[in-house]
Order: sequence, then structure tokens, then C-alpha cells
Amino acid sequence: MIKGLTAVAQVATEEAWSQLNELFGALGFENGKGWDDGTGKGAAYLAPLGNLELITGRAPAVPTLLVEVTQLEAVHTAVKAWVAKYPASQVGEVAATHWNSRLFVLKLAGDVELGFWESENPLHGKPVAIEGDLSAAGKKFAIVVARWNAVITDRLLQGSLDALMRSGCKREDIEIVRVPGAWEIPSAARTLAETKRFVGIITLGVLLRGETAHYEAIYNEVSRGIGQSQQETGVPHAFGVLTCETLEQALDRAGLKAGNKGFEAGIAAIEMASIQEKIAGVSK
Ligand code: DLZ
Repeated sequence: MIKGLTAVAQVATEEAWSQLNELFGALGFENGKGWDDGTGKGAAYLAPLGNLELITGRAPAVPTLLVEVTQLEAVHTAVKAWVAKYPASQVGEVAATHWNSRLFVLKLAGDVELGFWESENPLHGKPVAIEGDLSAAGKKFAIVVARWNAVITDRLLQGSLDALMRSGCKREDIEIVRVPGAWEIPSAARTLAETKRFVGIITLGVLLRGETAHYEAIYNEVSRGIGQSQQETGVPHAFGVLTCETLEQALDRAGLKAGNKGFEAGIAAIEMASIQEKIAGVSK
């Protein structure tokens, strides 16, 4: 019957609220459904695990709003950089707690205090399923994009770049390779994957059924080649090759009416790269 937990934090000003949203975005929080009713607004952030603790006796002496993280030092560095930009807030140092964890506190203007912590026990809060994070910070990705139908593939490329960079990837950590057409994507993707320099490859192209001779044969070979490269190299390949009846349909999927499949492929690559990393960690 229980569905989830919601903790509500009142931020002093709308400016501070926007700044905090910037921080939470940079930390890789997954966005939930926000709201704006004209008198106030809320931004929702989702976490894979929730926990309500009722305490009696000695209290842990920490803020009531706690965010459990992995890589606490990296989070601390990100929060310090944010505080340097918005000095109305204060960040404390990482310190050991009496409950086998390390924690630092972020004090926001107004009364909100947030504690970020990491347990010393690697099994603490272990989720029931392995799921990928949506943080691309510090990771290298490659994008293979076909020049054929460039009016569309350029939009897909912008979508993928947007997904990667909004998730913390730096532009210099993204290699873009342009190939003549969709047919050439698997070969370039494979060459990139074999370098082992990238945690994910994003493949982007457009095949138009009406205008492509031997459409089925090309499509089958492109999808088989990308899949084979992924399986044989072990590097995740996101599939962003559109197969459409018409140019209009392709445009809809490249940022008009039906989202941007380049963005979706970028997010899938980030998630899969994280899953690979986690699975490797679990099997050690
Ligand atoms: C030749 C061709 C055709 C007819 N249609 C497409 C298409 O719709 N999308 C695409 O990405 N590429 C197409 N190509 C080009 C082939 O993928 C390939 O680049 C050339 O045949 C050269 O090997």
C-alpha cells in the first residue's frame, strides 16, 4: 500500500530555489513532476530509495533532510563549487558520524539544512535492483552521426549533446565522428568501441523508407552491425537510427512533435554506461 516518501523543504526565495535546482541537476538527481499553482511552485527530485526513521534515545544530531550518496568527496567538491558561485549558502567539511558514516552539511539561506552522507558499509541501502545513474560527469562518450539526411541528423546530434552535457559530461570528453550514411555507422562505432576510450557510443542516422532503395536490407544490416559491435566489444551502444516513412515523420522525432530521439539515445548511453560500471563493481 505504501508508495513512497516525500520530504518538503521550504526554500527562502525564488532565486535560492533556482540555484538549488541547478545544484540538484548537476548532482544527477532525477527530476520528478514539479508543480506551479501561481502562488508557489515545487521542483521534485526522485531518489531510488526512500527511508523514514523514527528515533528514540540518542539522536544522530544531523539535519532532518538527508541525501545518501555514493562518492561523497565528489559530491562535496560539486557542492563547494556551487557555494563558491552562490555564497549565501555555507558548506561544512566532511566528518565522521557516530553511526559508521561520513557526512557534510549544506546550510542554505533561510532555515534549510541538507546533510549529504555516505555509509562506510558498502551494502548499506543496497537497492533491490541495479539501476543506472544519469550522471555523465568525468565519462567519455563517442557519437557516430550520418551525414545523409543531415537536416535531421544534425538535430539528433544536438539532442545527444544536450543530454550528455546536461548530465555533466564536458564537451572535450565527447568525440563526434561523422560518416557518409547509416550504412557506415556500424564500422565507425566498432572502431571507436575497440579503442576502449569510451564508456558509451551513440549512433545517429535516418533511413527514409520512401527514398531508400533496399531499405530493409540497409536497415537490417545497420541494426545488426550496431548490435554486434555492442555485444562483441562490451561497450554500450545507444541506437538512435530513425527509420521513418517520410521526412516529416523524421522531423517530428528530431525535436518537433515526438521528442528528440538523439536526446533519448544520449540518456540511454549514460544509463547503460552506469549500469556496466555497477555490474562490474558487483561482480568484483
Ligand atoms: C544510399 C543511401 C540511401 C538511398 N538512403 C539513405 C538514407 O535514407 N539514410 C542514410 O543514412 N543513408 C542512405 N544512403 C547512404 C548509405 O547509407 C551509404 O552511405 C552509401 O550507400 C555509401 O556506402
